[in-house]
Amino acid sequence: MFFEKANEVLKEIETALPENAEALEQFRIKYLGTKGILKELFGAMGNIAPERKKEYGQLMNTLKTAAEQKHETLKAKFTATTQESKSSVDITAPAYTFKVGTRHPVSIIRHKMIEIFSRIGFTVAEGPEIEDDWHNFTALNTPEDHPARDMQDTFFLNEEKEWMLRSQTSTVQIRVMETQKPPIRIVCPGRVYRNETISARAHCTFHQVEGLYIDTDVSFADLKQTMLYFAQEMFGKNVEVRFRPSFFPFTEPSAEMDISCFVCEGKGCPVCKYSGWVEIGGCGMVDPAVLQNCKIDHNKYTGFAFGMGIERITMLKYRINDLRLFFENDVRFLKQFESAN
Ligand code: 2NL
Repeated sequence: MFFEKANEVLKEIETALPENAEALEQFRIKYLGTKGILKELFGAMGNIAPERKKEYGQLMNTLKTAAEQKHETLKAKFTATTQESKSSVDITAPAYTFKVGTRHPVSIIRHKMIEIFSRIGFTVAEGPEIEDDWHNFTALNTPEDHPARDMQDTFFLNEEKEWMLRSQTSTVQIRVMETQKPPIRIVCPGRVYRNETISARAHCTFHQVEGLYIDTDVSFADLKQTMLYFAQEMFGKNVEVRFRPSFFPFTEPSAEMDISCFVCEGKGCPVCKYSGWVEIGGCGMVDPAVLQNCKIDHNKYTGFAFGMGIERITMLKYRINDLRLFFENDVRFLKQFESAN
């Protein structure tokens, strides 16, 4: 009778198929629990005839192993699936990277220019991009018949030509001279606008850094030394500077600034067009009329000023041959400056 029962239970165990962790636990309690069927069948040993005790013992062991093995394998299976379904996030997967943008090359060079001038005492001044005639032209000693006052060269915002997009950041320097007393030592970075036909070398908008230093006894020698310091910090210690006489309405005397070619060291190459020199901007001693327009005593104070195109410096520094690239925001161009600083 007990043999029969035990064989029945063995079949039950072998065919049982708990489908989840809960059913498996029921299975365990039913067969392997302290009040389970196996316990009960083991307890029947005393009722078995002595000559069949061994056989019964072996049968019971088979039962026990069968139940335990089934329990073990299914337990492993169910815990694995519960862990998977509990967490839809695979914490072992590599993290998603996300792209932060890169600094625009013009911004990189603007920062570098500001940083160089700040080391020798220049602070940054900024002002509006929409300007009036006084700050863009008149205060800067630009005569009525000057070509810059022509529709062809400047973006005017009204028929009367009273409002315009600034064509240089000297406007900011005028504003500072009108409101602050010397000594004044500033650089004015910013966007300017000119009505030019767009090409590889010209654009209707570009960026400038202009500088201004007003104090007693400021001379052309100070201007030359300041420009030499800038050129060497920007392009390298072996760079030389050269000044060629020029004309601007707001400076007298005026000069174009060249640096010795930092690519070929003056031997001649495509960057300097085989001349050994490259132009980086204009400069001069502030015209006394400009000081007077800003109510600064031109008998007591003198000053120098300079202006450089940031795109021009950037093109030289990174050997970029087309100005239009700066304004197209093509990521294939911009991402090349990822590691620049
Ligand atoms: C250039 C030339 C220059 C100045 C800018 C200036 C400003 C004041 C008074 C006198 Cl308030 N001068 N600025 C002077 C000489 C040249 O820029 O080629 N810029 C890209």
